[in-house]
Amino acid sequence: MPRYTNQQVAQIFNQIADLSEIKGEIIYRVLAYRKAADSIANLGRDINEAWQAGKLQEIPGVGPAIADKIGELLSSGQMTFYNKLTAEVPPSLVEVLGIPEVGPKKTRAMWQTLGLTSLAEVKTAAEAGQLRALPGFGPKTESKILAGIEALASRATDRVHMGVAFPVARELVTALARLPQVRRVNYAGSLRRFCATIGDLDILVASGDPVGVMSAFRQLPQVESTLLSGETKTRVRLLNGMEADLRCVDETQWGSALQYFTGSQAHNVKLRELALKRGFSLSEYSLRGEDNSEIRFAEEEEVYQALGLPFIEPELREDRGEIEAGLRGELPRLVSIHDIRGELHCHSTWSDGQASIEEMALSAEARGYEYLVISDHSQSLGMTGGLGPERLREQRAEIQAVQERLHRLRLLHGTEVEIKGDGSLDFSDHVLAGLDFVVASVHSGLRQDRDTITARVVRAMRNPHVHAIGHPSGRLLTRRDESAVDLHEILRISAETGTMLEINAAPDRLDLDDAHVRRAVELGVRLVINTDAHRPRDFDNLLLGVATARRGWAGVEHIANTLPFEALLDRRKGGV
Ligand code: DGT
Ligand code: CA
Ligand code: CA
Ligand code: ZN
Repeated sequence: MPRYTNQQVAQIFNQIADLSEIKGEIIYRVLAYRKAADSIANLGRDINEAWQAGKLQEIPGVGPAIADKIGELLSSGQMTFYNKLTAEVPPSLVEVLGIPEVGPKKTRAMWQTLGLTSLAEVKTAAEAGQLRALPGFGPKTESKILAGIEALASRATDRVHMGVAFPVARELVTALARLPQVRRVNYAGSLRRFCATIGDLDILVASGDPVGVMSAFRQLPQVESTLLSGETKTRVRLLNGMEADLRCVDETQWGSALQYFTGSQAHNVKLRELALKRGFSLSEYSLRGEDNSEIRFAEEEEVYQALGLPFIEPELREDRGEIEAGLRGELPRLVSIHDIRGELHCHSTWSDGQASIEEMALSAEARGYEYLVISDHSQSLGMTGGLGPERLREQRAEIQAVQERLHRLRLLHGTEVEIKGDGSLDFSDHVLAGLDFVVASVHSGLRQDRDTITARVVRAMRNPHVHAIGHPSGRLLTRRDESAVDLHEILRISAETGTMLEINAAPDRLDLDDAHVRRAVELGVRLVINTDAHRPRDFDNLLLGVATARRGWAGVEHIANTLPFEALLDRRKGGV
């Protein structure tokens, strides 16, 4: 029988939500399926395990009815409800619903009146001018649908990672901040929440001259073309292929607007429900009382305060329990970038880094770090110029020489040792024992099956000389999926052995991801945040690693490199 992954189960519920919506199911049900899908996709533990432990209903958004459906699927490989639904509503309608400008009503009309059930059929019918006959459609709708289908085709892989989104967002915000008529400016949306991948950029400004701001924005050198131009809202395509939304509000409404456009949508829906319960209606402009009185908020904190909530950090706003925790006064105190004292994983020209040990060390010192571990690759990763035992010894001499020239930074000698195909390590225990810190990582054989690759990493974790596992899932965002490694097992062994797990802050990795950080925090696993820098400016990525930790609800106590180096070592492997 097939074993379903969390992602597969989530996908099924997303499909159920779409198909139910097309069928005309009440929206409350549809949202319930979506919410369940989202929670399952972001669940930090294996859903099969949760089911076997009888704990499905502990998943946010999973009640008895949905739990039954999941149970049936996991135990029998079938879901009667899903089979009935897809017999009634053709599943290919999901792609029709995905066309911008096409909602459930239009999808239903095309299907029931014209018998169109797929993107290709809708395209042919639109080109033949057959859609305009439908009630609520017209020639304009038809051409919008055609444009939408085209946009879908060109947008198949349109999410980008932070390394692409963040620099351009910063440039746009800086340029807008320079305009004399702009009072406030900030990015919002998934970027402000520090999601691992970004669909489009959302930027908000406060100004009394929206028209002037919009016009200046369209003329920025990063802008390729204007997609939508309104008085207070502009949407553009940027030269790097991304799209960006700019909105302008009055300064008195800044707080409400920033809160709304930061999202996530699920967080906002929950917040609006809370407002309704208290007799208010919350919008992107203000909070309205039942007597129609209007309160405007200039600051975001005030929005939360008015609803009886403490400020909720943007990284937490995913409707993963943050509003409930806020109401109970139990929001975590999140780790911040200032808490990080040093890094345990970086490279130099001794392997595939692009700067000398001294350049790396001086940069780390200038950033106020207390310690830095130089951890170049080991020999079996030949293409990186990985080190053998001999060169490792020579490297130690250079590290000691550079240390002499430093003031405060403690420079330490480590390795990023390769975990070989069978789980053995590239250095003998004797060599590893002579190093200050050992990160072990998998870079090759990432396509091994689940059991093989998991056993391989577990074997490395059981080696008492291994302090941490680097980028545990092996994912490369928007390029390569994670390996089949069973991260739930890795988390379990980590809790058992005291081996630390890395949150690799490289923008195309962010690995562990937020969901597994959350699970690690629950299990009491020790985490470290490393940039894996290959040149000094890579140290800037620390911000992204810290944000990923925060998205996983991690506090200072969960992150080992918030400790002085000695304390971090004392507690390694449970004090071994
Ligand atoms: P993305 O762009 O896919 O990475 O994700 P976001 O979160 O940036 O989403 P986006 O750009 O569509 O919208 C930005 C924020 O605006 C979103 O997080 C919440 C708010 N928002 C947009 N559309 C809606 C909506 O239809 N309902 C609600 N409640 N909020 C919305
Ligand atoms: Ca966005
Ligand atoms: Ca947007
Ligand atoms: Zn590395």
